[in-house]
Amino acid sequence: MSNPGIYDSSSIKILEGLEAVRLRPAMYIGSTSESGLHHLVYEVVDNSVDEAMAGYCDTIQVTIHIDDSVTVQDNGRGIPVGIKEEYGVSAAEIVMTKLHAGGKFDANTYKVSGGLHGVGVSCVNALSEALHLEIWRERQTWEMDFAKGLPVAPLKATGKAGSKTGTKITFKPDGSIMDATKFNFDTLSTRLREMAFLNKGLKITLTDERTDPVRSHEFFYSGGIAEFIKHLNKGKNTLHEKPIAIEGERELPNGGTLTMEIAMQWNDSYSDQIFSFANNINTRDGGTHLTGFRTALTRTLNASARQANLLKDLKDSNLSGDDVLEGLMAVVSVKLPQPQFEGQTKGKLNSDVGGYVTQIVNEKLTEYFDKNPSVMKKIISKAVDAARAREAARKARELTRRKGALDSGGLPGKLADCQEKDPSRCELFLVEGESAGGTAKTGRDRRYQAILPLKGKILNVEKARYDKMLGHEEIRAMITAIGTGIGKEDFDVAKLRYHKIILMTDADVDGSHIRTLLLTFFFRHMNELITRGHVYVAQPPLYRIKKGKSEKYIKDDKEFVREILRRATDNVHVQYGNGEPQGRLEGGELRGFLMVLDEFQQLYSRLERRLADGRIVDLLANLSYPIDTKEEFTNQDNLKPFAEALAKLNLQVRFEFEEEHSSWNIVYHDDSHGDRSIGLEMITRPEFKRLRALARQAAKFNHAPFVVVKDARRESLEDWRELIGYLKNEGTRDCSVTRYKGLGEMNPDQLWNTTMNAETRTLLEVKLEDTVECESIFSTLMGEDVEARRRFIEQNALDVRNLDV
Ligand code: 0RA
Repeated sequence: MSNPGIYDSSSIKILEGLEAVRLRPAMYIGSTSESGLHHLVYEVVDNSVDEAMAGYCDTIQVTIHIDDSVTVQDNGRGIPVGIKEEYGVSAAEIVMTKLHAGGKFDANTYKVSGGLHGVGVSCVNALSEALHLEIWRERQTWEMDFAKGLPVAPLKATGKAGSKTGTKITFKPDGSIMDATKFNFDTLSTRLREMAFLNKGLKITLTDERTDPVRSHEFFYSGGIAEFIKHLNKGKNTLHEKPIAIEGERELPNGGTLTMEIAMQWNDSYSDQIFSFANNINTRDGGTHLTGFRTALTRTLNASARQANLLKDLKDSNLSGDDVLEGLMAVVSVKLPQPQFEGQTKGKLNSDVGGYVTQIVNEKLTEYFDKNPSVMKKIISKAVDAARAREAARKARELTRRKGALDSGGLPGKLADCQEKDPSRCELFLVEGESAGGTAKTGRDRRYQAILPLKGKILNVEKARYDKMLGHEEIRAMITAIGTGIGKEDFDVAKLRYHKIILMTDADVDGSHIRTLLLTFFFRHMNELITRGHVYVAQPPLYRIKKGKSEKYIKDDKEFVREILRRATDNVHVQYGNGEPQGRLEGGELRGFLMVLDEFQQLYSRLERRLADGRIVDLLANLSYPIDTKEEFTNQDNLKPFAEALAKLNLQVRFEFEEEHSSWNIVYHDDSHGDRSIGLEMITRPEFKRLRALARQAAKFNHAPFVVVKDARRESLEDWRELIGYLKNEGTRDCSVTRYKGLGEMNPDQLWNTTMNAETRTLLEVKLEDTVECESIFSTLMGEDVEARRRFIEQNALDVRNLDV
């Protein structure tokens, strides 16, 4: 460290700021649960998007690593590296450690992103156990490390960057503060896709290295939000081919410019989705821009319709706000300096821009209708239909209401209700099929659990009109059992009869289809039950292991391995080594060792593919070569022993200098694979670190040969790989392993024990965190595109999580 004295003075202030974030994280990122965790990524990405908006960046790469650390890399200008006079430390350090210093130093009032909470990257830093920063700027590479927000050492130039510019931030959220630490690919994917739509020409990639093979998405939309609309309308029948796009600008009285972009397209469904954004922030609760848009829409459609004499069927009445929305898919995006948000989640725009939005939309939409009268006619005729249907639905509802069909007074005959009357303690299971329903009725805890069996496929509400839906028996039974009523005027959450509504369907294609149909129903017609967290998906087990009369149900792959290894090691001991060292392993210690080997084997095969040669993985995992720190790669001499070991494997080896990090790469060559290299990039990867950590854990016992001893039987095995292979095989000997399919295969006791008992079951809560993803999942499944639907169901049939929208 050049001058530790400088650090003392500034680090006190830093500590105070960052301590506050660590003490009350929720104040800064909303929560420490899953949404707060993902917020950390958005916060970093927002800074990169800022660079893009300012015109300096066109690519952002986001990577989730196997240890749930995340890298965000952009090709912007790079965070400034110069020493700030007033602090005596680099600008980059200020940005990373001072609260709200994430803002640009230039007077850029037009910074449009900044996240929901706009807290800056320093918060991410404060909430990370480790953060690595890399900057390419002024022809140099710069690096700096932080731990829990505090600098480990000052920013340092570490290599040559040439003309490359940009910023790369890798952080690992601090598990001692964050309750959630596992990132969700789909959640990130949705937000990043949205970002790409809202910033045309910006390329954003998302890579998940936790899966094998890695999963990767690229988002790039030259068409911006009009393309977004096409995406949302995929699989639906649209009334007109091209989304209507409106753009406009207004000078604001207090200075600055309001820019507005709107895209809309009607389809033949009966519901609407309008996504609104202010400065790239999803305003879930709408606000002035949305109200302004809706006002303009109703006004313009009525005016154009009157003028074209299209309202004669409605006598004197006008199209209502709801009528013109039917089947509409729209995105409203505004950008303005210093937007004001309100509401608990700050999801509502409060700035006074509604009037401008109305003006611009009125003007441009009228203009569009003048030029495209046929499109106008289709849209208006749809709205007129809606107005008529609204009237019919009102009558139908009135009729059913009069008959008492939707009141809980007459509960459906198929419902096996619970004894308890306090809704907060009651659960309703919606069960696929009469037979599983019967099993559930016998198996349940009848005090708190009610069962409603559903026959076959329920109606696809996406395609049906309201009156038809209310005529459907299964749906009516559901509505009455739930008790809340349905529809804008009637729905009353206070009348909810069960605080947990649990969908219990088979883990097969039909099951997932039925689950989706049910979710569509809740999504469209009882949305509030989802947002209030009343809807759940039951998780029946994935495997059954059966041996003789005994059966065991297993929920996931990891537990499956644990279970078969437990079986394989009952009354077994393993002798390892045949000289020094040498010993005997059994019980928990043996199982621990085997679990380590199992994970080791998985990482091993990944790296083997990467390095094209298992022998090299062996060398890398071998702890006697110290090659896991940066230092080893900056000095060629330190790498010599490893290079020699490679040469002994008959590989041609040479060293190559990497300017960017002033480090050495070991390049090896064999004739069948060509050149491959091992360098800093590889050894700083979490996979590699984990491999070495596992090797370290296994080292004590990993001495071949192994002898597995069970009673009088002795089995000799040459190495760890044979050992784990042999024991996994033993663990399933004389057993039948079923990958579990239907609920119907279980008896009442089993269903109770595995899926219904509140003490032992796992439920997935259905969340509406991302309506965009939801929208596309629903359209894929419900829409007209049969092929897309088939693919989707096949891909997701066994993956409940994907349907947990
Ligand atoms: C402060 C000032 C400037 C850029 C940035 C910060 C910046 C921050 C992040 C965070 C992730 N990527 C980023 N890229 C840039 C302005 C730089 C200039 O004026 O040259």
